[in-house]
Amino acid sequence: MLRPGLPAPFIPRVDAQSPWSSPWQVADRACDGSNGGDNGGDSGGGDNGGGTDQPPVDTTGWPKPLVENNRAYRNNTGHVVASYFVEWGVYGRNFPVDRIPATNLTHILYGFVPICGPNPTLQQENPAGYSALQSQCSGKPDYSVVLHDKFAALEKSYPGDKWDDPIRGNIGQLMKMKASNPGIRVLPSIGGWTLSDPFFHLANDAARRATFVSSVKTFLKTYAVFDGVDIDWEYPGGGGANTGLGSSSDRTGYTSLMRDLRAMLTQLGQETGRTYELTSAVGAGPAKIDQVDWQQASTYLDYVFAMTYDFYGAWSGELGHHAGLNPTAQSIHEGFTGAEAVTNLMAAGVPADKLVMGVAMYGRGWSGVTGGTVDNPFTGTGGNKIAGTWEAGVLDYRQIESAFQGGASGKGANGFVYYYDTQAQAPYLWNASRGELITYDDVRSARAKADYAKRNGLAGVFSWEIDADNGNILNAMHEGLGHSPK
Ligand code: I5I
Repeated sequence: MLRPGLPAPFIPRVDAQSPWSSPWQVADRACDGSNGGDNGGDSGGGDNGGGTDQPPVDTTGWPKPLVENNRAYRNNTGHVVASYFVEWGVYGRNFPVDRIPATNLTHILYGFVPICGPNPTLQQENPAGYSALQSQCSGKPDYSVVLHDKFAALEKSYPGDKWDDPIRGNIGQLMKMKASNPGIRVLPSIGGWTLSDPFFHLANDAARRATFVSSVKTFLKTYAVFDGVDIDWEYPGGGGANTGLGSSSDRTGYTSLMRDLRAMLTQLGQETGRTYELTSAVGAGPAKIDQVDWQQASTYLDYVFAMTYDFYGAWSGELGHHAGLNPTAQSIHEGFTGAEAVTNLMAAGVPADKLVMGVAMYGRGWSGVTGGTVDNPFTGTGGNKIAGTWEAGVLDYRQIESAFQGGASGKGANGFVYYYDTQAQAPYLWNASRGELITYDDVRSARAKADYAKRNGLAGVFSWEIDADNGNILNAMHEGLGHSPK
């Protein structure tokens, strides 16, 4: 039993925070490269967050003011400005829903929602998370969606919550957030790096697909704050955490899954009088793009979130901009930049106005980099993962800015020197004496990506993940889209 101390639901709770150490403090990804490696080749009603039958939501104290450096922008261009919020952000990150700069977002993607059934990747990477999932899944058929961390999602109490509110936690907070920002779209993001195993087993099996799709419908009726669903299958065709999964049949599987989800969302819309969106986060490297029939699949999707980050990282000795926009003469791999990913996805059949480009609110770093020139480490080779904020090799933007960049427009700190590759449109911080290198998106590169999205007729921009930003990156995304401060 994961949480022997879990009180019965009728006991009043005043928890300010989880009294037990949480398995969800581990991010969804082993941080071992989602796009990396060419070897994956074969490898209306809704106001108040409710449906028609939902009681009104008490919005006392909402909307929450923008905090930290977030500035209010007018979205005068109508572009998508989306960001992922992680369920486990309420623990060590201390980033609950009320810190989301909701008035500056069109979409919040809630990561991650798991699927019952075979989840060996989770079992291996996060045993406590696996046993929590097992208990959520008891009595439910395999291939049903469920909430993962019930405490974070439904039970943690916030000011103004009544102890017997059936929905507190993140989802209760999202209901209040949405009731005070009615235009925002909130989508559960199903899957992610460690929770994708079941997709491989369900996508090509009509009965399992039906179980999954109908459970998503039930989920959306139960938690009516949600406006559709985001599918984060990492990845059709393979190349994800579980190296044993992925085949060429995932191509038809992905299309079938999108088709059936869209049909269900249309049906649900007729039942509730609301509109529901279908989106998907997709690997942006050429090998990942090639595994999907974009011509067909796009027809069912509202938006495709291209994960134009994680192109390089300390899981390999190769050095490169992890979230660069343009290729340069030094690029090791063709296709591992934002602009190339957009070109490739559009050539494969994704309409520009459904494409959303990803901005990284985090960096990736190496230690022990050798062989580069004094001001250009990328000509050398990487060593190990740099010490990270939460995970080795991965740093939140907020920490990069304060500890290594020396402020929002700093030129470097703590032995690091700031450089900006104007061709790649990518910043990096290089500590030559220690051989430490950090690649990331900063204000300038985030603005460049949003400007690129606007000039190329894309739907907009999104980011992973909102708690890692101090507001400066999201502000830059708005600036790049041409939005003016309110
Ligand atoms: C990371 C985990 C994820 C990431 C980048 C680093 C998950 C995603 O991106 C993602 N983007 C859209 C859907 N999922 N991890 C670490 S440590």
